[in-house]
Amino acid sequence: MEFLFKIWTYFATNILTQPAYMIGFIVFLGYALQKKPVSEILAGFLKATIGYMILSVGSGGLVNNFRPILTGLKDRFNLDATVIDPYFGQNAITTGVEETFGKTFGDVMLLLLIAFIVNILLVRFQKITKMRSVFTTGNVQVQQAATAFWLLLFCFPELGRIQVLAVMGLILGLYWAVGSNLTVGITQELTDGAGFAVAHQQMFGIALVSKIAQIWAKRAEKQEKEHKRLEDVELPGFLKIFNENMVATGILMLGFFGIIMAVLGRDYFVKLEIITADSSFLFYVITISLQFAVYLAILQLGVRTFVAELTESFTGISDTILPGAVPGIDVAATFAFGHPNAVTIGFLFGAFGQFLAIGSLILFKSPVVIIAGFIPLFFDNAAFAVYANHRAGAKAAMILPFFSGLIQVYGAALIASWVGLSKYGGYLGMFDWDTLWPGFTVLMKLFGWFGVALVALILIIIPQIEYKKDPENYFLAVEDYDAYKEVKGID
Ligand code: ASC
Repeated sequence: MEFLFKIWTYFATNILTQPAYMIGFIVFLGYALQKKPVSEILAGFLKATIGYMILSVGSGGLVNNFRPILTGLKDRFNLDATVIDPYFGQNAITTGVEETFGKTFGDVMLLLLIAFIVNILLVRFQKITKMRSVFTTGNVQVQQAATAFWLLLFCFPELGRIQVLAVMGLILGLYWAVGSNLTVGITQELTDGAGFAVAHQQMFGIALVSKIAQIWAKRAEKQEKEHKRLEDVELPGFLKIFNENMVATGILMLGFFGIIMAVLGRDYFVKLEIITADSSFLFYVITISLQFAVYLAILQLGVRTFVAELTESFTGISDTILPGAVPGIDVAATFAFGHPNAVTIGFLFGAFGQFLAIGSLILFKSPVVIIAGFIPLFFDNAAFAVYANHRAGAKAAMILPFFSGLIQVYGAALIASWVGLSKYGGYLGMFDWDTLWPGFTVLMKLFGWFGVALVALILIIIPQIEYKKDPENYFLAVEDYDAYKEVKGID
């Protein structure tokens, strides 16, 4: 037993929680199950791993470049604020959990094992559960496990180790399976059958945005109004330059970060030794802002490199050990399938929403002030814009992320202060954790064990409802997307 757990810990530390290797491993396994020649298996593994590493350079570059600028606002204005960012959230939990609950969170790997097995079993028995997607994004699984641990202890402070593992293993496993399953159909639609789902921190958010966008588009059709997608928007005269994605991103980010960096002031960057006293602040601002477009381009290259391998190899798994399954992967993978400007627009409108909400917290002297973290601001809202634009066009890609920005700040402020995490300066802050999980917490706090059962039941019912809407084609959408399109008359 001890030995088996050691093997698992090795696997979880080096592969499961390192998505580049996890995706590589899945491709390896998929091709091996297809009995491909060793050379192809190896090439597939390398291409997928390297592709994912390229994506990580893009997303890591964005986060590292822009996170300090946003959090800088906290220092600049001496705010005692909670940063909404998954890594700040995790730090807050590590620091606070002992002081608050007299416990440490040492069982992460074991918990991941249980939740992962729950997820796989739910997919294995998909004829009954109707769940089709396996969550593979390990870096966010760890953050979610930590946050769920805190929320659960907040509701049941007396809980013992085994009970924590059992309850959380079940609920997290369900959340991963149900949440990523919710994105299967809409992601197939967005990517024209690329064969993956989203496994991240805004899966319910994406489902909600897509639903609203669908209603929006239908209504526009009924009223015979146009709902222009970003792809169809032709800007006149000088504005034409915005049609070019890199130019648009460069100009917009220069405006956005230029203002924030000007507010922070040159001295702030000199003090942090980011620039030297005699270097040009203007060119520093220009360089940093333009790098947004650079990292976006890198991110998209990474996605293109690994997604094709993943799609092709995964049939080896979905034809054998996990019939009818799709892999759930990082939300950033969807960015390469939307209009490139959607990503930028989602980020900016999300930022308007967040800044407006933060302003209102300060104005009304809220006991908790939130600082926008780059990860929720970008990865949630960019994804919402991509899905919204796909279904309902440019306006939806602006308005829905704007509301998401408001919800992220107010939701995070409420839950982080209620459960006592704001004291430690950070909260996960991604969309599902500002909306769905606070809802779960209310249920568990109010109704105790009955509340836990209720949460599980709600999660279990969701895929059943989805299935009921279209029983004939529900599984076809992942098994054979071309046939699905034909049945549905999609071109
Ligand atoms: C997160 C998180 C990250 C990013 C990354 C996006 O939630 O913790 O590091 O999003 O997964 O590609």
